[in-house]
Amino acid sequence: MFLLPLAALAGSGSDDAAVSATQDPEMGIWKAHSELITQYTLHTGLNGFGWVEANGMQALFDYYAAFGTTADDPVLNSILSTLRNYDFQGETNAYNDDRIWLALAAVRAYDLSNDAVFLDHAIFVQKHVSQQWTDQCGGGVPWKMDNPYKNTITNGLFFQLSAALWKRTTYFADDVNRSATWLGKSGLYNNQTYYDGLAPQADGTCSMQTEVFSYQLGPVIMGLLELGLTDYAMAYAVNSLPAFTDHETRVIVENGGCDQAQAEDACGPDMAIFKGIYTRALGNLVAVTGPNNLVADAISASMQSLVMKDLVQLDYSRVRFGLNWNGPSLRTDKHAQIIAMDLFNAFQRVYPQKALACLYNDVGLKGGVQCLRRPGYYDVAYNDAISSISLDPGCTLKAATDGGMQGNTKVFSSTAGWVGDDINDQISSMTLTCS
Ligand SMILES: [Ca+2]
Repeated sequence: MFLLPLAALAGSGSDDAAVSATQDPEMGIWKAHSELITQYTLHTGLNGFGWVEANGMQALFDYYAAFGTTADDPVLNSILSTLRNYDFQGETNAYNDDRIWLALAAVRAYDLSNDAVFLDHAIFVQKHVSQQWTDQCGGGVPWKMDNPYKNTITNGLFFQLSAALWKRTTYFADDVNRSATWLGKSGLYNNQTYYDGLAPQADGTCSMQTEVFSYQLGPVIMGLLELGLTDYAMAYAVNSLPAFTDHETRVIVENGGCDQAQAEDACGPDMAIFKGIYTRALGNLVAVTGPNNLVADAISASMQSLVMKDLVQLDYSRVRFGLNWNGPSLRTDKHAQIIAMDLFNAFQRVYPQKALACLYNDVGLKGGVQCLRRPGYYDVAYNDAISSISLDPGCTLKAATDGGMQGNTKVFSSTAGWVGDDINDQISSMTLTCS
């Protein structure tokens, strides 16, 4: 039925102690998830969307892969449908990096759905950008069709996309080689991170632009992982940690353009996404290597810090994450939610927590799903829609038709492919206990 606001719960005297999201990261991810879904459902399509939205989709796709979902999840299918129908060939955005971000989201969508249309989208973009390769500054693809700036991010993305397509089709090896070769000989790498790019000058030389941002490492690491070069990816990642983690807390922070600590709140809106891209790459890396290394430690430290120091509880059922994972941050916009999701995804891949219970929209454990990985109180993500429940042995789930365990309740002690007429499509809150 309806969800109670926080005030209505205070002093209720219920034995079902509420677990706040600050104590429970798994609740936190669901709150961030809901926030992100809201962002998407507010929009009717992808037209006018840019690289931030492409990375938001990537974070959501990673979320579904890391935490598990069903093939008929309505939110996932809505996003896939929008991306599937997106007019890549009619794209008017002249920035090659923006185009490649969207193409990489399409590759991820292909992995999730096996639908070759997504691969066709990505291949179109790869070929479009590949045609713009020039010998200026020793090679590389330009930032923009009418701007010859040879920047790291565009060329790192071109390398990653070419590597991803090579892995999935066996074509594109030439572009993998020439982009990797150019990145290596460009002088842009300073043994810790990459400089921003090479700017062609009137006299024919190219001028090094020395700004550094964490996301410049992301596509390089991801491309190396596509090629199976895990040791190289790890070397890049470990070398970069001193530049992009706080020396005391080991929390991932955006230096460079956003500057240190509190100054992260002053990042340009787009730049808030940088750290999430870097974190996503680190998460993909340690998903391969396992947890016993400095990269996994940075993810773990960031996760603990985010939940403890940089989470804003708006009311009982809604939280938002801040931009500065060292906390506290006043910046809790869409960008901050996307990168929080990147961090949660990375953490789940390195330190997977199994689902103790899952609630499904449809009969027979199908449809939209919310899985719980810790005992405690939860609001239902898909309110008034739950029709079946899976439960780990030793766990008991008490479901209620209103928020805060109010209204009618029903106790489940084993998996139920059908919750029953009495409570179907009415569950709003629940408490999970496990022995
Ligand atoms: Ca239902």
